[in-house]
Amino acid sequence: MRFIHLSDLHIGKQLHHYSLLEEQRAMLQQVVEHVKKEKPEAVLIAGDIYDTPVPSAEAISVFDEFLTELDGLKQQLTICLIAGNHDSARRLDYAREILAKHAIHIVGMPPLLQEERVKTVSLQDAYGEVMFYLLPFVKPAYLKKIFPEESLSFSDAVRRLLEREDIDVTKRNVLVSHQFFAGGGEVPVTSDSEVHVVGGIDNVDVGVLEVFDYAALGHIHRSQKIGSEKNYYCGTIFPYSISEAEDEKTIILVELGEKGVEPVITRLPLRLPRRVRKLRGTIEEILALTMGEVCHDYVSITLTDEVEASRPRELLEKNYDHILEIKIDNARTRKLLELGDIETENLAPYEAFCNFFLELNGREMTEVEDTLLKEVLQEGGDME
Ligand SMILES: [Mn+2]
Repeated sequence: MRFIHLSDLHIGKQLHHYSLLEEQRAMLQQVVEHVKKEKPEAVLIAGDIYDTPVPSAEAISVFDEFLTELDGLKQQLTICLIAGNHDSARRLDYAREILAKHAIHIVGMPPLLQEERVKTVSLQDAYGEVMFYLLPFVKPAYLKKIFPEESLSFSDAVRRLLEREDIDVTKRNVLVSHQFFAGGGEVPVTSDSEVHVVGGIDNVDVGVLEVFDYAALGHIHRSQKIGSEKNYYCGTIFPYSISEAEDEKTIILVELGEKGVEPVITRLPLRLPRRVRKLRGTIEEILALTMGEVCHDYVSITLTDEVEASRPRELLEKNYDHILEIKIDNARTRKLLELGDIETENLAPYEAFCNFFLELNGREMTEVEDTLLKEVLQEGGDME
């Protein structure tokens, strides 16, 4: 059985106010090309189809085009997709029964009631049946009606749900899931673009995946395996933060052989129509990098000039037309950072403002300004 695993499309996501719809359309077109070439039996999409619960009309169109293209390929293909934490489970479920007749299986909501079970899709190959368990993003609060007596952790919620499934371990079983799996001393490598609850309360113990022959995971935006050779996060289809600038984006082709044999994993590369890059240097060095051309990549620029140009953005925009941010790293900004880290926290509001004013204006306050500040602080009860 061959299937392709992708996740975290985040259609409609913006990168520092730039719409990424064109890039996303191009990336999904490449997924279609891979499907055409590799001829998998299934495509699994492990959540975060859209970036927001109420995606724009344009975002919905991009996904609609993608599904239509896959459906139009002249090959037997089953598509399974689940909701991630960014999706609206109920909206995603729209027309699911109709689409299921076209072998497009959408699961927005996890089981909510006693009698409901995790949705499964069964496919056959020469070695027999493969069961796909489609478990969308789960929070303990969703399961109040199934486990009314208990206050569950994220980890317990997922484990208890799967325990009710009576999974037949003589068959090959594949889980599609969208959670923060960690455990056995391992925590996935995150980036700046996924939402993770600080403190790790949303962690799900990776042990619950043991029963599966492959786990197609979503939620973490960097491609990686977790726990063992059969549990994979495939990561996003495009770098969704500057922290992913050097990441290679791929989707995963899984070849599942006989029961008990480790799956063969192949990463299929995606070419970025526009790269996300970090550049660092003096303004002259950075301008010279493009060798007189206009660079269309998304760039985060760190300027290191000690003597700062007066309008750096205007200068840089001549050679770079997709600037994400401009940062300055020199003696002045490092000093500001040090001040911010150490001193400001312990200062009284009056002193803190005096420092701030001095840094901003390069001079002390006049007597009139000083009096005004004291008055304002007194009114607010911030003056001793
Ligand atoms: Mn995501």
